[in-house]
Amino acid sequence: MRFLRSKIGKTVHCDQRARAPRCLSAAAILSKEVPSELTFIPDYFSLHEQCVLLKASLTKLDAVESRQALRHRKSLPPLPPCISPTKAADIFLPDRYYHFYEGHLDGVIRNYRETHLTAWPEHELQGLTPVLKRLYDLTPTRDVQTHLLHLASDGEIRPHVDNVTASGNWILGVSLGADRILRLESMDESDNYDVLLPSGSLYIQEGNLRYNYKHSILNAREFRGEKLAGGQRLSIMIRDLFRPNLV
Ligand SMILES: O=C(O)CCC(=O)C(=O)O
Repeated sequence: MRFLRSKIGKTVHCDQRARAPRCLSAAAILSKEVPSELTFIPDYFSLHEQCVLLKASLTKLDAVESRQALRHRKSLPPLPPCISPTKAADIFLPDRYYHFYEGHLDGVIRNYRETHLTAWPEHELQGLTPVLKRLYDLTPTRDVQTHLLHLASDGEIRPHVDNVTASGNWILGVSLGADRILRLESMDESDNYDVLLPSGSLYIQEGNLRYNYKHSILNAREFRGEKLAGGQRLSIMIRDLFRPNLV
């Protein structure tokens, strides 16, 4: 695993930009060292960038909401400007203002909204283009599809392997909002890894980890004895396009 391009256990990550600056050691975010097919950067996006990405994502998700849900929100004040130190979690409205779906058809996701993106609102949101460049610069290959997934405070994603004919051999996820745990678990359940995903973090799972490990996003209240605040989380999921010769 690549972790801040440094050695596990030696790296200390301090988020000085948070309202309450905090330091997380590698050991504090990982349950144990995970395989080389996982890239994890715990603080890839600054608070300002997180705010810009989150606003753009919420705009796209709102565009596919029912009129009733949008009317319900109309009387509310506009979203706060992205001026540091706005935390990503402060950008969300309370859960009751969103229309979260209870369950996915295949039963994997609970209490969520989602949309598949065709384009980002680059003309509507100042500052979005350079942030998107930093994001898409990290994709291992260039032909990609983007999916936005907004979990309610009690939302979760149960263990699954992404449909192997719907995308290629890597999956990139950006986490915005509440800290959640990513669990990677081998098919026979003999091996598993937990990774705490702070807001602004980015992970890429590839190869064996993409095809032979189930992944899930837990709604746990603690990680390694530390309490988690809970709350909504939005992920930007980017995948490469399916190529038959990869499976
Ligand atoms: O939100 C995430 O980080 C994972 C999303 C996921 O499991 C999926 O889209 O299949």
